[in-house]
Amino acid sequence: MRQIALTRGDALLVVDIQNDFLPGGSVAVPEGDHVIAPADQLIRLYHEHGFPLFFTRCWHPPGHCSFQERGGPWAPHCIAHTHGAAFPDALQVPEDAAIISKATGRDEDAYSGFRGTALAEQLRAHGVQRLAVLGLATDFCVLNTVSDALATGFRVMVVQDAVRAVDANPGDGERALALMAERGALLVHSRPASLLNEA
Ligand code: VGL
Repeated sequence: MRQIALTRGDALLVVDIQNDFLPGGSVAVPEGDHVIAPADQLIRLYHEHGFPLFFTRCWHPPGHCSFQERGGPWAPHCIAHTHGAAFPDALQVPEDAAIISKATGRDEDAYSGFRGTALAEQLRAHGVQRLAVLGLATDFCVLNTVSDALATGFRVMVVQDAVRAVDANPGDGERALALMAERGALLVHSRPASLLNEA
């Protein structure tokens, strides 16, 4: 698998690493906590070298349409301003990182960080051309965010060791990775990542 070599126009997109998607959370993704260490390493690298960082988060009101009580598929999760919606303490979120809240309306769902947000405009404003994407969950929010990023014209690297899947049906995560690759994403590994020297 390829490694990351950072170059002009790069940004890091951290998808939904929130307490409710980690072990002990209401929609715990198996091994969800395993993404934190590689995420942290890349957050440091991108930040140290002045590349922009974007963090998406599910930010639902109580009674959100995706919750089982409303006929949706999920247990209540990531309710705005609760511990479950917060980023885990172990994840460092730099002060200047952009935080994109999604699915904030009661009747509005969004797996993709691009749906109902200004993410595309914010990326363009920063001159971003290529995203490294990591986080949770491979078969839901990562898949949908990456697919929209590609459709919007960004180049995308998926950091394969820094994503984990819900895997409600065995193999969903693997199929999502294959689909993202088919749609044009490059599958990469978090290590060793480096800075490309520009001429
Ligand atoms: C997600 C389930 C429900 C995700 C969000 O972040 O992939 N999964 N809401």
